[in-house]
Amino acid sequence: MSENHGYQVIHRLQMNRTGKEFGNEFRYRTTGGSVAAADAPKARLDGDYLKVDLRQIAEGLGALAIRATTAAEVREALSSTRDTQGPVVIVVPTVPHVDLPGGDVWWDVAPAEVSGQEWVRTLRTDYEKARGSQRWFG
Ligand SMILES: Cc1ncc(C[n+]2csc(CCOP(=O)(O)OP(=O)(O)O)c2C)c(N)n1
Repeated sequence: MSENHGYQVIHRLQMNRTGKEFGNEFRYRTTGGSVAAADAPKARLDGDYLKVDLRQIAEGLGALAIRATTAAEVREALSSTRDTQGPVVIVVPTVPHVDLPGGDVWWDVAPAEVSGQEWVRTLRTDYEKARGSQRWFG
């Protein structure tokens, strides 16, 4: 399991499609005290990454859980758990926001069809244009 502080596949898609991010990274709040109505507009989750101990959570769920931070530790964790009966979780921290090369895949994620915001309407126009050249194989 990668320790990458969020739903990073969705985060990457969101950034590629809209250039804006929302709700996909696990971060501390830096401004605004609460999500109560008066503070809500200022309450941004844009601080440091939350400190979540995934190894301990996995262990709590009954797995044999190991955190491996180097290639040698990953190899060791794989070989030492090969014969384990039951679930094994190997938690590996990753460098944030390092993407693999694109695969030239177009993912059909539709922006809102109706919006009062100009930038969303632009996204929709681009999406419809892209969808127009979609080809089916099979
Ligand atoms: C049951 C289900 N709900 C929602 C999704 C949509 N989905 C695809 S990837 C993803 C986030 C995965 O996050 P994580 O497991 O932390 O992996 P990461 O992207 O960080 O590598 C979600 C919610 C899904 N694939 N299956």
